[in-house]
Amino acid sequence: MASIKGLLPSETKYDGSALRIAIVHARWNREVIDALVAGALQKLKEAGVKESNIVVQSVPGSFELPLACSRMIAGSHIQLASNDTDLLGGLNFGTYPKVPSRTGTPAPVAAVTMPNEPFDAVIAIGVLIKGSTMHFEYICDSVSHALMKIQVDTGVPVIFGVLTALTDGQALDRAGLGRGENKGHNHGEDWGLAAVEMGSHCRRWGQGKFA
Ligand code: DLZ
Repeated sequence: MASIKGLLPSETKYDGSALRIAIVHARWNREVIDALVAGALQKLKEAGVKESNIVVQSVPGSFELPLACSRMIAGSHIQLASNDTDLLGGLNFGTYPKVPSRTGTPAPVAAVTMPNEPFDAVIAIGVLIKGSTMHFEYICDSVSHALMKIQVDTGVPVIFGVLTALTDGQALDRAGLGRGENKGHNHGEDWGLAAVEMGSHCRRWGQGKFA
């Protein structure tokens, strides 16, 4: 019998050309990670997201993903604020641009062009493969809850790109790297599309538009 599982593709083609998207990925189980990141990037670009509007960062393991997402979302708002011009020439958060020395004559802060949009979505990518201890269960549980909390608390979609595989084979299959005849499906592609869809929805919903 054919399986009923799976994602029904959206009937709407979302335009990512105005969106700014971050990808943060762990480095554990690198072969699978690389394929997932490539799949996500491919779909972001196909949806029109500009390369200059995609930021990719890495962290050691999946356990580090929630903090990274949280700080990157906050950081993108600081970038926005530091570009706002006011009578003082914009807020200066101290590290960028360089703060003039306290001993020298205060100089006007130079205008610096930084990307000035907060992230519309963040894709958190990790690959957890069960070992012989309870480590896997603790990390899966805490990371999934933390990522959910970040998106609900910040209002910025966090795409759950964390594979929680019981075997190497399960992880490979879900990155399109299956060793058998069927290579499987690269879930990174779905995550790229989900980021564009959720980023687009949230922009619209944030403006009170629901049509
Ligand atoms: C320690 C560890 C183990 C055993 N397994 C994985 C894994 O399968 N996938 C993954 O992303 N990270 C793993 N880690 C590393 C932890 O996520 C984390 O980086 C360390 O415990 C340091 O906080």
